[in-house]
Amino acid sequence: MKNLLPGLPLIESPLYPMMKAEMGLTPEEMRIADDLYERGYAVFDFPDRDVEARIDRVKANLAPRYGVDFDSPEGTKNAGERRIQDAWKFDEDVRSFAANQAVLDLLSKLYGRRAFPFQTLNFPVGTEQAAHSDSVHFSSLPERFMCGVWLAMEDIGPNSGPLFYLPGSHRWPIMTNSLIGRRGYGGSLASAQDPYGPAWDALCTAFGVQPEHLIARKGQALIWCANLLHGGSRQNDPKLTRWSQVTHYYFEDCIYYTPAFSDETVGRLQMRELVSIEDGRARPNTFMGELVERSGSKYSFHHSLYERVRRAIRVKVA
Ligand SMILES: O=C(O)CCC(=O)C(=O)O
Ligand SMILES: [Fe+2]
Repeated sequence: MKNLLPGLPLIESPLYPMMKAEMGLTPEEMRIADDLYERGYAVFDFPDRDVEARIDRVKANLAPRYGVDFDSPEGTKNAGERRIQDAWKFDEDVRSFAANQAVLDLLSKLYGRRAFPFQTLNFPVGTEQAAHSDSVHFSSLPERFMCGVWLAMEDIGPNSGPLFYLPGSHRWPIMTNSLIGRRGYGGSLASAQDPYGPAWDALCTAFGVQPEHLIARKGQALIWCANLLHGGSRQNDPKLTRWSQVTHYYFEDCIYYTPAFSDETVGRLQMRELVSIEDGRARPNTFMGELVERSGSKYSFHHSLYERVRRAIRVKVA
């Protein structure tokens, strides 16, 4: 069956129920695909025989870098924001989680385009982040070709600030500047998700959806769809840790950009220049295989100004 809507991920397409039998999915993959389609997230066992040993090595390597005494049972573990971005650059196990072949193959099958990991975040404690969708930070054109994979690096109970999410919220309107009536391009924000909080809260009230919490076992993982609302719940017990790794994935042959600093309606995009964690090589912005020049950045503004001057001079000389 031909996919008549290739501009949507297979698992986010209204045609998914008609196409799923032909996606070549195992029963477990079908369960994951159904959960993503219906709920916007799916929980699965991380497919790595060495997951436990890798987790222990990551924790041993990263722990000294957070400036917290994790060995003190009475000590507070969540003072300030604690996260390391892109530890894959120096930690082979973090890289291995991000570039796990079985996960890449699964995501590629579920989305209908080849997945690539582009960012890792390693947290020793809960983030206590308010409900948000990652699509204000990272989005794609066409939309929705982005997801997060969250890996529990220890058993996580209700008092350590577990991950939460709002089932079904992936189908709500995608949050953009134009949706909430602001301009984003060229601006700056302390936190890219700040302007959207009240609108997200109002949508939660309007849809009447209650958050679910992930009480996770070490080695369990969760995929969230680009527009699924999620966050970190309050850490009731500051003595506890909540080790986890988040890897963010994009899919090939898209434009990758930051919606919080873009105005899509008028084509002003803060585009991203990405490297895949899998092979360390660039994944250029493309539209149906055609390279798309970076636009909407300071660099490209200067570049285009330079181009215009250069052209003007050339015209004069000619
Ligand atoms: O782990 C959490 O509490 C949420 C992390 C998150 O939202 C993210 O990395 O996108
Ligand atoms: Fe997030």
